Amino acid sequence: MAVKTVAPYKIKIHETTFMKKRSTLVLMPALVSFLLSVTGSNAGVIHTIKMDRDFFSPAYLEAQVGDTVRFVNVRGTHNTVSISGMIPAGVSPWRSRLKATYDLTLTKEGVYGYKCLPHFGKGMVGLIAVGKQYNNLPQAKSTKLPAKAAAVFQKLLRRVPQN
Ligand SMILES: [Cu+2]
Repeated sequence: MAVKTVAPYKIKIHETTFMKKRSTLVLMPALVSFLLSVTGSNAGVIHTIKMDRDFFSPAYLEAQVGDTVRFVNVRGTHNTVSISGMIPAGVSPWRSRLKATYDLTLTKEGVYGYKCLPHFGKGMVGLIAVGKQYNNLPQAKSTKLPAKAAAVFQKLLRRVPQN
């Protein structure tokens, strides 16, 4: 009789210890990613922008410094080219090869205006708003562009959060 009462009690203790260890293991990755987000040392997110028939999708994107924008040609022949006067100070102009996938790493806060070279006249342009401070927004708004591109940018620029 005595053995029977002791045995289930022992098993109970073992289970509790095991459960505690398990929950610590489960929580570890969440704790690590939380600490990384607080210290800001995470590698950043990859956003995909599709280059489709005469348009970028999404044409307007919000992202953070350290993120990467991956341009992928899904239909037709396109590229991504920075527009002079529409990227933050200190950001190198870029120009991708036609039909090629292109990764753009976002290094500064501000707005990034870009175009597809073959379809610029058709208004194939896009805008990325990075961070929270858009110091180059007034300059981007006053950049002279072909009529269709200007019309598209008027809509895209309106989506940038006001500070
Ligand atoms: Cu294009």
